[in-house]
Amino acid sequence: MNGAVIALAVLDEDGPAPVLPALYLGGRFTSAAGLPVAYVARWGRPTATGDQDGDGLASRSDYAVLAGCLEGPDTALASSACCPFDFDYDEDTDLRDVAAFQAAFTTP
Ligand SMILES: [Ca+2]
Ligand SMILES: [Ca+2]
Repeated sequence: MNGAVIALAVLDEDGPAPVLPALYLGGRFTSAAGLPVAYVARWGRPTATGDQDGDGLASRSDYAVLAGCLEGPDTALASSACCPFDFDYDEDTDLRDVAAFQAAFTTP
């Protein structure tokens, strides 16, 4: 983070499930965790890596889960199992996330 944090808020956007609550930070910063941001950052959700099964790779077994998560733009995540595929953190699993998964894809 390259500037001061001046506001904090916990927000559970979808109520009790499936997406976990997150801490939102607002302030005078334009990067967080090495990524460009516009004065707002979120902390507390798993980092999207495409590795849903936890084997350290975004691979075919993860793709099988991703296929079930694909809902399209601006549609809520189907379940918390879909969080590893929301690469752009906009609470959906759409073709932008699929493109990011493709970039992360590894063949064991
Ligand atoms: Ca995996
Ligand atoms: Ca997304």
